[in-house]
Amino acid sequence: MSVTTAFADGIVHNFVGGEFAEPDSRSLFDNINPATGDLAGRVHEAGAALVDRAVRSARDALAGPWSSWTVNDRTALLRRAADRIQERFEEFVAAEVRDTGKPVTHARDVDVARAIANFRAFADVVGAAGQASFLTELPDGRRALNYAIRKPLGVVAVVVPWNLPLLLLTWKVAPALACGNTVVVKPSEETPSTAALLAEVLREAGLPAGVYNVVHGFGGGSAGESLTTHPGIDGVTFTGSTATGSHVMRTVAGRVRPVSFELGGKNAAVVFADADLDATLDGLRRSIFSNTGQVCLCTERVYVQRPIFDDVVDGLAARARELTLGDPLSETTTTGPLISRAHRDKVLTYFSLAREAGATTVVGGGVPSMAPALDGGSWIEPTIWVGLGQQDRPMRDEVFGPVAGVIPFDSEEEAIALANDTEYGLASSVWTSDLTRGHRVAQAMRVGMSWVNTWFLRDLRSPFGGMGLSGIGREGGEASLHFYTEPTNVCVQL
Ligand code: NAD
Ligand code: 6OD
Repeated sequence: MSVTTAFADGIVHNFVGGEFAEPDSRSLFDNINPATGDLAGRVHEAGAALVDRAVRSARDALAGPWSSWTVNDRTALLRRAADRIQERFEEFVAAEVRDTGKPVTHARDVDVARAIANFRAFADVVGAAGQASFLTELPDGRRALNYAIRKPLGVVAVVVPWNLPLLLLTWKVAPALACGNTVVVKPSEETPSTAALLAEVLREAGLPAGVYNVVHGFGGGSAGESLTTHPGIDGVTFTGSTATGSHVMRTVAGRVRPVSFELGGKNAAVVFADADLDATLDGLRRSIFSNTGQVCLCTERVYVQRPIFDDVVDGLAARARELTLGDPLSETTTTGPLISRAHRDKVLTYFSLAREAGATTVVGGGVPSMAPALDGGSWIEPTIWVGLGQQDRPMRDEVFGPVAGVIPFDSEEEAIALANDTEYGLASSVWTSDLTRGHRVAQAMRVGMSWVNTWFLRDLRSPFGGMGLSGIGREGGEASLHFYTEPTNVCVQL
């Protein structure tokens, strides 16, 4: 009997050539709910043969009816997909909460809401895009018209992490489809569900078979490696850790394919003494603790001008104590668990490293005791340190948990130097009531995204990405158009 839905028989299925693939009993792995530690279901791991079928389906679909869809057809499809996600909103929320343990309010307000916005925004961006042309006039009097036509890149491999699964997937799939590509996506092994559910939605919206394919599994030695080393892919867009990103980059380099890499961060916030204290503390609470610190943009280093250092530390500690850890399905829960016990072990090593470096833990620093039903989850306390040095590992490595070290500074120059003293370069925030200084300091930051008096405020037309260890390339608006297309320049002598 064929599999017709994403979660038939409690298994999260692969989607290849417009159909959910039948698993065999040897190819299933567990999907653990990180809030409880319980088995949430099983997932069909795609072997190399299934990944190969997915890439071939995507290649065939490129040459099929999809190739004659106009921009209007494709943008209308994106809008229908957004409408279908809206209609099935709570199904997506439930799947995201089950996989990640994140609070239902976060899944609603950030993850699924942004998935809808991603489809609508890229329908607008691609729908409005024009083609530039220019006149060439040579000294010998010849004249020519130059124009570039943008063609789809081809079969795009989309590899994404577990922290914002649907948001990050649709951030890439929406522009890729809008530009006429076909995709094979590899969601994180920790969070397979919403990518599979999206297959149902795109099929319902009328996407031709083979244009969107999903292969589940792990990285090295599994579906991730089979996909990114496959000779049939034309480009790779990857979001994940710097270590994995640099490994994948090497595997793709041999075949010289375009890559877009959104990687880790060690993001700084710089707080000046003239900042609106309450608004700043609220902003810092969001930027340090949102999604239990598991957002690549989260602040893990806070530099505070000395006159207000104690006020900021006390205010942050008070706000951390107000966070409510608990049942992700409760409307009052603000903070979920980490994604897994393995990730918690990693975060806990930084708790030890901070202690060994002589830091004072102002709040948190351990594993909370939870109600019996949640005791098997990967819970961690929101944590603030003072007394760390700029060179201590908790101030240098990406922890990817609800933690921040707070360090005082005296001058603007010193603050900029401290914030830029990192090999990462993803995001920063500056908090001040002097907007001239806000612009100046924000511009001096060596990062892809520099916020002033806010954090993670997004306009999907703006370029997004990192420098240094935080990645290569930008996506968003025109930058996505550029990554997901290849121009052919036509020169016509007049
Ligand atoms: P990860 O690098 O471990 O995994 C990311 C994806 O790559 C997963 O789907 C994984 O299965 C796959 N993968 C792993 N090894 C692979 C291999 N050898 N070949 C092909 N695929 C492979 O990252 P993670 O732990 O899932 O996510 C957390 C990291 O992601 C953090 O470092 C965070 O900063 C980063 N991140 C960055 C951004 C950004 O926009 N810059 C956004 C979100 C997360
Ligand atoms: O907002 C986005 O478009 C984006 N790519 C966010 C990434 C968050 C990292 O965890």
